[in-house]
Amino acid sequence: MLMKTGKLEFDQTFAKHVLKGLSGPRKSLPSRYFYDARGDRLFQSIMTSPEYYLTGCELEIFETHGDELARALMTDRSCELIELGSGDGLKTSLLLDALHEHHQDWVYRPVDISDHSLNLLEQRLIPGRPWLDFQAIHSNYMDLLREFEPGGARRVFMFLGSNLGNYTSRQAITFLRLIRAAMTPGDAFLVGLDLKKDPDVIRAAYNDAAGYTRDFNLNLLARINRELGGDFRLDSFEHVPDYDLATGVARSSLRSRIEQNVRVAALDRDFHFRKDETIHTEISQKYDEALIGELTSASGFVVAKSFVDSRNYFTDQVWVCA
Ligand code: AVI
Repeated sequence: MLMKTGKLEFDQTFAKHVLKGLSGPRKSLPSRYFYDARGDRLFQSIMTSPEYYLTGCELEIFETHGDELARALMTDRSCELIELGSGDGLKTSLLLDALHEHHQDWVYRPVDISDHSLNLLEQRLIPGRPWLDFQAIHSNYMDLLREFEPGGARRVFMFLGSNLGNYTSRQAITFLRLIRAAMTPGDAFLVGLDLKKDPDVIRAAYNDAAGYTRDFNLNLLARINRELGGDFRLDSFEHVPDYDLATGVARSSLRSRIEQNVRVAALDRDFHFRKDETIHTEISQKYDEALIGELTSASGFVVAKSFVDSRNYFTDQVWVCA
């Protein structure tokens, strides 16, 4: 909902989250706010940076194992492929083409909150695929999952790119249970997960030399300035990436280089930052077999099939109802 303070019109939910995140003793901001138009562009640059291996590894899995993947998902019933978050369509097109070669023309239903992303995806996927039944769903996928009744056509849900890793384990289990509740035996869930590996490889992925990840992280503050009338001085905050080997959690924070006050006009509030105080902005969980086992058993799934890239960096797995 939009609110107005003086000349400033702003999103009330964003404002509420910023107030909550910056008011407590341990400051944090939700990572979902990375993705405005500028954040989307920066994320595209991250994905093509040499250090950010995730996108290339998952693409390699779809390129080399697309046919096996399609076979693992094939069925003698009509089927809906429901992609949570619309992605750029490249990996999905490989899967849809592999299914088409096996005479399996499924209804493809990408779900995204952004109309713009869904339109782009449609423009990419439809040309050259007259057989494709493309039915975009413009929605927040958490809300959509709550509305799904089990039953109807067979469903294959898809959640790629290690997006699950941006949830805490508690949030991930809540999300997985929602998917499980929308499934009946015979349905499947295709999920992409980034694996634990050499910590230096992971650290570099979240601290690329060109500085895209730094700018992506700082864009949260820039967005507060733009949309909520904040006066964050971006050069007084530093991007701090960190990876904890024991838990497999890559964390991003912003560190205040100096003691300072920051005003946010829409909230009519000043926030105090001690020198070196941090704002936690994102986690990216890295997985191993034990962690995947914990997630699947807590949410009612079993792993039916799993694929990895040639370096064993990333996995795409087919999970079915336990
Ligand atoms: C979208 N998500 C899986 C990315 C990740 O790797 O956690 C977001 C990202 N943050 C910094 N770089 C990329």
